[in-house]
Amino acid sequence: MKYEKFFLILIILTLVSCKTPDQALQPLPGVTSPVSAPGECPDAQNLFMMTMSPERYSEDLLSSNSNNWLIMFSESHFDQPDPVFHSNAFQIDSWIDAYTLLIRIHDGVNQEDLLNELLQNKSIRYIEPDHKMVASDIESTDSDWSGEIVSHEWAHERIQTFGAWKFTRGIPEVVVAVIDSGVDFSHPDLASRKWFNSHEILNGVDDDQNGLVDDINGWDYVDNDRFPSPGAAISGAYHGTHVAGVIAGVENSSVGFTGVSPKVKIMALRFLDNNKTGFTSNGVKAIRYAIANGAQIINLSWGSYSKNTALMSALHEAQLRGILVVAASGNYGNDNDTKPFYPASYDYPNIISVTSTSSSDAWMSSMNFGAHSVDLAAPGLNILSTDMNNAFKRRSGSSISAPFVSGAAALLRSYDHSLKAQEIKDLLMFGADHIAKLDQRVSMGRRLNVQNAMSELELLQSNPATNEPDPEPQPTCRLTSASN
Ligand SMILES: [Ca+2]
Ligand SMILES: [Ca+2]
Ligand SMILES: [Ca+2]
Repeated sequence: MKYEKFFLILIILTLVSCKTPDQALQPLPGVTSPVSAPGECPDAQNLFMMTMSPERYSEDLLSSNSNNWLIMFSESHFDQPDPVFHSNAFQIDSWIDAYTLLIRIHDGVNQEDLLNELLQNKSIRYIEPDHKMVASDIESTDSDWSGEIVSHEWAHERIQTFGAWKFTRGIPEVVVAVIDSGVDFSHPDLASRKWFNSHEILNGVDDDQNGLVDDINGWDYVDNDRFPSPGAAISGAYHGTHVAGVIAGVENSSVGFTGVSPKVKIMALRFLDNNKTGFTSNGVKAIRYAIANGAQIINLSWGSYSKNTALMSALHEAQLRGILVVAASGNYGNDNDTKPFYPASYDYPNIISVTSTSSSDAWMSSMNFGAHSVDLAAPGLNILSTDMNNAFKRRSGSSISAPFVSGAAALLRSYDHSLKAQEIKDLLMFGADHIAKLDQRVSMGRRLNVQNAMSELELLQSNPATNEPDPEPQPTCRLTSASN
């Protein structure tokens, strides 16, 4: 145990990452992705491109039969003529970040010919389809899980939420971005948790100049409007509302329900439609928005088996900015070590991949697993949370487990506002309970225990001798607008 603590302290002290800037970020016109000025901290995108393979298009570009392609350029579009090119083969949709253009190819166009034509353009770095992502929850009637009779509070008992609350229930300065199917803030248990954009006013003007008019409460990238609320109460619209409730639903004595961190704020960004599917392009826009607008934690309860460069690039920027990303490991019963599920399986130190356990800490065969690639298990069976139309409902799957970890991370960040993503991840991992049944399913057989994680943090804080800052100077990202 002593060794573990020493190791944890060592990791935290030796962490070298770009610091989050103190000043408010200057958003770019048309996109929400600030980039760094030359000579200061390296541009996240340039760093990312150095890690890319020499291939200039994805293997599945032509086989995917997608008419929507993402084209990544080696230079920011602020440094090149706009629009960059014209063609009768496609129409330009939008820039999804400073480097990546979404085009819509006209029906009947020979895509192989178009690809060869585009590859002549040396400023094009990479081309991939605009992949579809799917929410990672399942019906609670899953046969693996039928017959479980549990109290309302079993999940909190397992992860010891109430013990963690002796330290904090969260603070409103901590913001968790729920990039999902929208959040129904008309629900009384969520109404007080809505994030407000302090740089925007409801006046028909884009005050913060991020290309979005009156985005006072986030954005809806499906409808392209300022209301990131769920669509009509059909099929999959509820998903984000359930996720938000697990993170920050306020205490409701009538049903015995509460979220893990009921005092933090939820930044709702909608990119999944009412069928719980959404395009990478909109997911990337939402992630860039969350980064630019101060979310410290991003919850991604969705994914796909398609590796995706644009998404990786956005998550790479989140890593450089010290933002924690909590991602559902998927519900297909597959081994993520051999069959990676994205974004959970992207190998960035700020991403936590989360799978589900039942009230008896059992792993279920319909859940993805990974002795190396899945970091943590958390409750994910028949979890009661907020539903649309002021209701509550039980839902299951890694979609529902990820927000338990996001909520736990939000508590840690509330208690110590200086914590970086990797530090929060380390605390959650070291504070987790070892469950023998999870060995070979989850890295070191770990299941979330938020009280233990909080105790680890308090121990670190109460021992200033081991908590002195690294004497070496740390690089500091001074992020500014590329338009300056
Ligand atoms: Ca705006
Ligand atoms: Ca405005
Ligand atoms: Ca809307």
